[in-house]
Amino acid sequence: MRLNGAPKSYIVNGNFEQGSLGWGNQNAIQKEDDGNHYVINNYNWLIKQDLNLLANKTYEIGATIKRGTATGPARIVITFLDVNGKRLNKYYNINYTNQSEGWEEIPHQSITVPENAAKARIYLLSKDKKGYYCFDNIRIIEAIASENKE
Ligand SMILES: [Ca+2]
Repeated sequence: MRLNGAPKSYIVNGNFEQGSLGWGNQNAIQKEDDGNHYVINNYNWLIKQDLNLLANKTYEIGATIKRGTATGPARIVITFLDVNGKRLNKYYNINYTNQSEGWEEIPHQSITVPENAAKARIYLLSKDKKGYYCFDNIRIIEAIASENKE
């Protein structure tokens, strides 16, 4: 993770140490032997959080992911809503397949919020119809200016 100072994350409770706060699905929260909490999900859209991101701004997404019973990739989907709550056409679909059995940091992804977006929404799920993935340390930080070019 690239740190310049301590970048503010726009995700509430991205490490799931405050239970379902911000995510709203208590049953999906799991605990490891060392006390670390994380969330699991299969193919559904229930694990989500609304984000107040600024239009036209570029953000960077980080997460650590562990494969559960899924065979395909994990998905992190970001959608955008206009002021009326209507979903915009533009969205980001990040797929990542773990290379090992343990936790892995996904390659950081940049997203740019479309001009007419009033709200963003992030979903954590498995692409597989069967099986689940584990998610932890979800972070959304402002991309540094030099990385705003695409
Ligand atoms: Ca955690």
